[in-house]
Amino acid sequence: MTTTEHAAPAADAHGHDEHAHDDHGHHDLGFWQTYVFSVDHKVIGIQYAVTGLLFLLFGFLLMMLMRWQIAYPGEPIPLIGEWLGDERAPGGIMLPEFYNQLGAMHGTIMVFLGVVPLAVGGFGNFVLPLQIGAPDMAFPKLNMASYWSFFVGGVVMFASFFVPGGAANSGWTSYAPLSVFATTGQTMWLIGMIFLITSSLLGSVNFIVTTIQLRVPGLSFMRLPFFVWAQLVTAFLLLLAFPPLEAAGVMQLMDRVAGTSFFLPAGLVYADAPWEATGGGSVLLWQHLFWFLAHPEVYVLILPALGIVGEIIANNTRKPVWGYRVLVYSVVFLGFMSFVVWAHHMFLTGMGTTMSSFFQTTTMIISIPSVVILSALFITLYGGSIRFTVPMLFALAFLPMFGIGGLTGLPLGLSAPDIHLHDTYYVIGHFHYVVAPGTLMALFGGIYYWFPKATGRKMNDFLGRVHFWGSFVSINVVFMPMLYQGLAGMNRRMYDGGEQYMMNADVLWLNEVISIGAWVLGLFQLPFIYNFFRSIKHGEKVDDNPWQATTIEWQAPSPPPHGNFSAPPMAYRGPYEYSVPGAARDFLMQGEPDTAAAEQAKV
Ligand code: HEM
Ligand SMILES: [Cu+2]
Repeated sequence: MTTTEHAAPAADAHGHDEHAHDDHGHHDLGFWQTYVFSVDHKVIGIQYAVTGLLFLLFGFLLMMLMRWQIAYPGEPIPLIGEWLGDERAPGGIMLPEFYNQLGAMHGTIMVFLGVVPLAVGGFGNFVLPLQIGAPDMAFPKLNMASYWSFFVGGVVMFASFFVPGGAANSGWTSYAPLSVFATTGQTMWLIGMIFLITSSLLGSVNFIVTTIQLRVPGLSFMRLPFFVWAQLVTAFLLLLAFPPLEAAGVMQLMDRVAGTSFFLPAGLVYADAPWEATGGGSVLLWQHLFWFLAHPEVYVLILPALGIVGEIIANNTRKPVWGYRVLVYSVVFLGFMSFVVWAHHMFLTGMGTTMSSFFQTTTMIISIPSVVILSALFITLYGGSIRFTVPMLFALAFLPMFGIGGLTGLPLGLSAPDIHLHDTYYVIGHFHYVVAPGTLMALFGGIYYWFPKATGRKMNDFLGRVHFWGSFVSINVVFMPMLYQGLAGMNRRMYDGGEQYMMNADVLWLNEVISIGAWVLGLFQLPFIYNFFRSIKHGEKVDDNPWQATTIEWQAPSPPPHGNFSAPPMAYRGPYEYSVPGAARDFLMQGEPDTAAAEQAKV
């Protein structure tokens, strides 16, 4: 459906239900087509978000188990240790093999089954079409296929825990040759990844076409909310970075099951015997193909979060975001640059100084737009009349913590200090600051912010504050000491928490601190889970625009009906017209027709 087509039936919008005029065919769909195999972007968005949240919880539980082993190596896991079975934890004591599975699957699940589905599949699907005034995504059936492909990928990954030898255990990076020799779980991992990648590719095409084609009249590119820009660039990253990994995944699968040797060098010896199929493959090729995806993937985790934070900050400072154009150009430049930095993950592979110099230079360059974006968001706060709502608390916490994540990355991007820091807990601390205290905080903020749009009700404010403060304090107790442990030289991926190495002696006591921090962090998610489910039915009822926001999604009813808007909207101005001189209220909605009295704010 094109914009003009959906602009046409304005007159009969109210008689919508009685008429069989529409082409959605959405009346009297049974339960299955309404809630399960739905093609409505809002239902799919919510499916993505809820599934993503469940996987985040699952990945979090795996991590809590690991943290037991790291803090108290060799001691039986309390409560659930007995249930894990002899092949994982005989007598409740975790086996190293199981620790490796937990590590690899925690990383994989958090990235591919948790954050991306929530940030892109959830927020992207639910919010983006509404923000551009569209009745749905451009290709609703493709959208459904994307969700179900993701779902199958998730089921395969989950099932892999129960095959002989357990789940994948070669890290979330699946480095060859380790991954080629690994147990059956690794095959499941590769098959699961192929489904997940397919899902993202289907989704990204849809987001790109939707954003370009389905904007309402008047919504030029420079009037798009920052969130839409962030999602658009994210979609391009997914579209361009994933295909090489999909190909590489199939190749690694062939190495495992069909006797090829794409990633196995000649003369490889495994368990004291020559490996039968070794013919001139390259282990580094896998690393290149993996990181060609996985570095842009980092921005797939970050950009939607930045988009969310931009919306929340504009709304709660009652100011236009500072430097809208600069933000847009920076995001586009960031997206472009994210394709030429990948080998900063490979300084220690001996790829040579020319390559290292190139990649450390590009890495320093890409930090510039990141700093620009963060600074613009900080500057937006200046002089604003800030409302400390729950979404705003999360957005405010995001800024410095994402900043710590970014700044601690600089030494890793320079090849000399990376020799010392590579594969230490410093790296774990660094990237978690980006994706956990950073991105996760933004995603929580987004849930509190758009929950009223999805349900017509607000989440409880007090529980939201408990959730925020508890999480904010404990998440720093978790990740700050990791940076310190890493600087002392403590390695990552150690199933005994590193206690067998003398150099860790001084920082080993922090393992227990971190683990307790992680469990407390888990505890503080309980008010969120309770609040989320309770508020769906019992939250305070609110009107269509409870935050007095400007962007078009707040013009739709809450929850929006199928087709979204009772009358097709138009865009008359930029996205953040807050505190406009001469206006009756302190905000002008993007879709409100012009009033002579108000002078437009500069964006
Ligand atoms: C919020 C609480 C979280 C905690 C406490 C946590 C903790 C940990 C721990 C202890 C490790 C293993 C370190 C090791 O043994 O080397 C780890 C690894 C990892 N985590 Fe997290 N994590 C959290 C959230 C996340 C999120 C949100 C993401 C991604 C979006 C993520 C992605 C990863 C990745 C990719 C790895 C590396 C796995 C590997 O070594 O192959 N984590 N995390
Ligand atoms: Cu990178």
